Amino acid sequence: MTHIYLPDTGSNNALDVIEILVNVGDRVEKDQALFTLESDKATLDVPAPEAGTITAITIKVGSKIKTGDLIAEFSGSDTIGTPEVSAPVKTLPVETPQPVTKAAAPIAVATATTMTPEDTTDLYAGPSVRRMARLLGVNLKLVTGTGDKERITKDDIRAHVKNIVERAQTLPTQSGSGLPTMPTIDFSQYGPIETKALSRIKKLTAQNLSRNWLLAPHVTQFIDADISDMEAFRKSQSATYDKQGIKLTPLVFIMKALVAALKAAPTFNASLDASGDNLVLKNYFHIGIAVDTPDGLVVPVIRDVDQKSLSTLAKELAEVGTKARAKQLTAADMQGSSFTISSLGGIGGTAFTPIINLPNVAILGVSKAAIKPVWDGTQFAPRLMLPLSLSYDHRVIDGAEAARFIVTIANYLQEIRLLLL
Ligand code: CAO
Repeated sequence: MTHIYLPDTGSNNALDVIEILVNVGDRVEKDQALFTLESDKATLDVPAPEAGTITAITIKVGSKIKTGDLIAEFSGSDTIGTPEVSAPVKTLPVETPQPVTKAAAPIAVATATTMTPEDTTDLYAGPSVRRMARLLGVNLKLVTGTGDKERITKDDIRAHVKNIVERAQTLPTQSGSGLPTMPTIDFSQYGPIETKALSRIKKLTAQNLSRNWLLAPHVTQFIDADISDMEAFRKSQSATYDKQGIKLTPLVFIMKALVAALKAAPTFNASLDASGDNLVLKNYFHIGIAVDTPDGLVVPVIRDVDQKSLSTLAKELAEVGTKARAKQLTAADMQGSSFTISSLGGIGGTAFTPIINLPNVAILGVSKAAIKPVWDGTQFAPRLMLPLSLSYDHRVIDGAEAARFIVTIANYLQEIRLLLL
């Protein structure tokens, strides 16, 4: 058992202990930093004189210590330093860093020492923290210090790196997006907060939406479709369907109008291949339907919409809605869509700009139908108007094509007989 005394630091002033880097029982290597001390002008590490085991620590964070003070006990071979400093080790003034020639001398890192690529000398950070930053390639200027006087601690560096890694994992796998990251913010400094973990579905959705938003240049085209006649027809049929336990909502008509428009404009029922050089046109009409659940958004797929009757579609919609909310959808239930609809019409709102469900090339947003005054050539007539939003991938679809496509959908909804034929 030997004692470790603080070697001559080159200063008569007491130094603050700002970090204890080891615990009792730790096996340490020669020159491993044990403590970080701070004077007015510099920070310095006290290194282990040789390999051994720490058996006691006699100082704590906040202690003020001077040359010769007992700082720890060590199961090495010799007593390190000396209480009287009668045979001082080579001293190292903290203001003037020099090469360390004896193991017991503290490694000084004066404020003028540059440890990272950028000049970070005006930042409060101990040598071990600077070393950690350098090893991880962290620019200390980007790290928020949470210690006393905004000192940067190892935990701050860990939090900074964790934040960058987490954000990188929510971005597209193609690297080099060059997007700046959000700094770590302690919101509790502004008022009371609580933290709630995101559900698995929400985290997956966040990844997909971020990727889709970044990869596809989005444009959104709007139209109000006159569904007065369609609604009159739907209501006339409702009683019959109700008896069969089928709820005929506007969505099944919209699905049928969409498929008719897709048949007239096949580039909307397509995907870009991975090379980005070819468009894969699909001869099937599988429509993804966005469903909101307490755990987040899911998009089950209704297959072969072109081949199914209104009542079959209504039944299947109800089934996937129920399955989605009961968390019973399988991966297969959510794969293979050739186009997607996001309907918020049952809830409200006048319009929105949906994010494309890649690899689809467009998505139809449906808002709540409302009676509006429409000029019929001689007067304003009250008509039930359905707001539609079409977001499309401008790499694949031109504006004129998109305008024609949304007008075609609106025409089919307006002329319900065309759909039913
Ligand atoms: N305008 C006006 N009313 C509409 C409408 C519209 N565009 N769309 C639906 N409605 C009405 C329906 O007619 C129904 O009215 P009643 O209750 O009076 O019969 C009511 O709104 C609710 O419809 P719904 O949402 O139950 O049925 P749907 O066929 O429109 O939707 C499905 C099917 C699976 C999406 C649904 O079960 C569901 O989950 N809805 C919740 C909304 C949702 O999640 N949307 C996606 C959000 S994320 O983009």
